[in-house]
Formats: sequence, structure tokens, C-alpha cells
Amino acid sequence: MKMSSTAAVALAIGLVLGAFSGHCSSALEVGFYRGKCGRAIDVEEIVARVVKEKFFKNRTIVAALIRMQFHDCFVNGCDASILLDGSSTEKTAPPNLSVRGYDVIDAAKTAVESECRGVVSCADIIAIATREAVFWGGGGRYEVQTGRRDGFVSQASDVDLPNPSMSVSDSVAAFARKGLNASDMVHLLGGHTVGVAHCNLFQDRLYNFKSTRKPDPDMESSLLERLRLICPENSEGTNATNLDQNPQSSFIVDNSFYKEVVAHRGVLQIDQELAGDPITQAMVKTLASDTNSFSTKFGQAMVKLGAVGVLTTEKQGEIRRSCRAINNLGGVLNFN
Ligand code: HEM
Ligand SMILES: *[C@@H]1O[C@H](CO)[C@@H](O)[C@H](O)[C@H]1NC(C)=O
Ligand SMILES: *[C@@H]1O[C@H](CO)[C@@H](O)[C@H](O)[C@H]1NC(C)=O
Ligand SMILES: *[C@@H]1O[C@H](CO)[C@@H](O)[C@H](O)[C@H]1NC(C)=O
Ligand SMILES: CC(=O)N[C@H]1CO[C@H](CO)[C@@H](O)[C@@H]1O
Repeated sequence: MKMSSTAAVALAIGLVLGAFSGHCSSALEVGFYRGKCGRAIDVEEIVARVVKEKFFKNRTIVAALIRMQFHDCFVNGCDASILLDGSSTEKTAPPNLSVRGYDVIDAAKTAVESECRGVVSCADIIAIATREAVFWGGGGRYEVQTGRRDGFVSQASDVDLPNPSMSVSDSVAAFARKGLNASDMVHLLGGHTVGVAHCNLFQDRLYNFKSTRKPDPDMESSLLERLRLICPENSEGTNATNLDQNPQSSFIVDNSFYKEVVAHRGVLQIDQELAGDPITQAMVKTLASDTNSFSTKFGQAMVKLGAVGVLTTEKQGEIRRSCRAINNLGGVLNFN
């Protein structure tokens, strides 16, 4: 076979680039920690044990971890910046409101460090722990990618999460800025099949929707009645209710969320609009009627979310000793 000289040059460049990127190991992969802590130690298994134990004490950690991964990845990439303590870090920004599960990550990190010091990032622990939580929540098992490093930056002022009264098209645009398309968004919002929302985040829909002094006409009447009891008018809105209003399924990671919104039983405005907006309506209907495909699609979307803005080189990020602090700011001291 004779090759043109341009093709030969292109091939040579390709080989050099290939070797170079291999050397930097700049991509996530399934099983990144295999062999990195000695042959006998399975990092994912250590995290899995901790999550399982926590789950059997309190199954609300499923929702807590799913939301934590979303908030971490959406702000500044999946770099565990949401875990950093401090007076103006991401976790202090208003939309964090009740992100939970920090204790699960701390426990998993402690367990991992005791068997394999200084190797496993907090960002990867979030991803592995969330995968385990989805599994115990009934959402099936997806292969989780690892190889992230932990970031150095966490600022409340960077937090630009979508809010629940955003339109579907603005929300699609917000996801697109993170490299996630409309179908990823629809699948990820299926995360609202577990967990709770506090009244102050949807109370307008019950009493004064879009300043009409009327409830949202798109909310089914028995749900409206029920939510008005939980969230009295002019109350502070600190009560909470399940995002998935099917009582048989409120804690289960399944397609029930889509069935509920199709039946006008969505709690958040964005959830309800997903069922009616021409951009997302057909996808929502399909997911609502297909009991089996959701877990696969949700897993794939979580993997894609888990790759947003990741740090993979030594220069970009570190392996934190304590997930709550950057190493050179006392992480090592705190941990020892
Ligand atoms: C347009 C995008 C989104 C908006 C506007 C939104 C909004 C919200 C709001 C307002 C709450 C209630 C918070 C509270 O009252 O404490 C919530 C909870 C939750 N969200 Fe989202 N969310 C979005 C996307 C996502 C995505 C992509 C996921 C995961 C893949 C997710 C997972 C969750 C979970 C699991 C909860 C329950 C948390 C718990 O029970 O602790 N959300 N979301
Ligand atoms: C589980 O955790 C949630 C949220 O922190 C809390 O409200 C609930 O009471 C806990 N349930 C149990 C059984 O401990
Ligand atoms: C969105 O991205 C997914 C996964 O990367 C891909 O399979 C799908 O075709 C894309 N959908 C659209 C509507 O672009
Ligand atoms: C919280 O919800 C309960 C019903 O579940 C209701 O009786 C109570 O008034 C609500 N409290 C506040 C402060 O909204
Ligand atoms: C865990 C945590 O830091 N939560 C913060 C979330 O944001 C609110 C409002 O800004 C703070 O009061 C919480 O402390």
C-alpha cells in the first residue's frame, strides 16, 4: 500500500498526539482506580459499602446524592467544589438550599483514605456514591467513569443554577452551556422522581401564579388542594413535599415523575412545563409510557453530567485529603 505524503504526515501527527494524550491521561474512564491502590483494594467497593449502610439507615440519601452531583457538576464542573467549606464557597449560595449528603461523602472519603491514602478524588467519590445511591433507589446500575481531580476554586458568586420558574427554552439553553442537550435535560430532570421541594420554591403556583392571584391552571385540582394544606398562603414556606407525588414511588428512581407531570401533578413549575412545552413534550410522553427505558437513559445522562468540566491533569486539580478543604489551606492538618 502506498500512502500519500500528506496522509503519512497526518498519521504521524495523530500518533504523536495519541501518545501525548495517553501520557497525560486526560480523559475519564471506567475503572480508573483499578490497580492504583494495590491489587486487593477495590475503591468503588469501599464507597459502595458506605453508601449501602447509609441507605439502609435513611433512603433519602438517594435524592441528596443525585442533587449533589447535579449542583457540583453544573457549577464549575464536576470538581467537588460544592464540598468546600468557607464563608463564601458554592455551598453557601442560596440555590444550595438544603443540598444534603455531605456526611455520606465524608464517611466514604474516610473509609477510602484508611485503605488507600491520597489517591482517590472527592469528585470521583461523589460520582461513585451517586451511582450506588441510584442503584439502591431502584434506578439500575450504570458504569461510572472516574479519573477526576478536585478543584481549587469554589465561589458562591459562580453559582448560576437554573431556577424552577425558568422557561423550558431558557433551561435548555442553560444545559446547552454545559454541553448537555435537550434530551439529556429531560432525562436528568427525571432525578425529580425522588426527593423533596420546599414550599417557598413553588408556593406561587398555589396562590398567585405569574401575578394572576390565581393558582397555576396547569396543576391538577386534588394536588392543588393537598399542596395548599402543606403550604398555607403567606407561610414562610419551610414545609416540604415530595417531588414525585405518587406515594408508591416517591423514593424510587423510576419513570413515575414523567407519569405524574403528564397527569398535571408536577410540583415545580419547570417540571410541569416539561410536559407541555413543544420542545420536550414528546420525550416526556415516551418516558411516561415506557417503564423500562428510563433507568438506562438516566444512567447515560448521569455519566454525561459527570463529565462536565472535569479536571484530569495534575496541574488542573489535586486529590484532596479532606473533601471540605483544599490541601494547602489546611486539608492535611484537618485530616491528620
Ligand atoms: C432546570 C433544572 C432544575 C431545576 C430548576 C431544579 C430545581 C430544584 C428545586 C427547586 C428543588 C427543591 C429544592 C428544595 O426545596 O430544597 C430540587 C430538588 C431536587 N433536584 Fe432539581 N432542579 C433541576 C435539575 C435537576 C437535575 C438535573 C437533577 C439531577 C440529575 C436534580 C435533582 C434533584 C433532586 C434529587 C432533588 C431533591 C433533593 C432532596 O430531596 O434533597 N434536579 N430541584
Ligand atoms: C432522613 O433524613 C431526612 C433528611 O435529613 C430527615 O428529614 C429524616 O427524618 C431522616 N429519616 C430517618 C428515618 O432518620
Ligand atoms: C443528545 O446527546 C445524546 C448523548 O450524547 C445523544 O445520544 C442524542 O442523540 C442527543 N440528542 C439530541 C436531540 O441532540
Ligand atoms: C406544614 O404542613 C402541615 C401539614 O402537613 C400544616 O398543618 C402546617 O400548617 C404547615 N406548617 C407551616 C409552617 O406551613
Ligand atoms: C450547607 C450550607 O452551607 N448551606 C447554606 C446554603 O445557603 C444558605 C442560604 O444562603 C445558607 O444559610 C446555608 O448555610
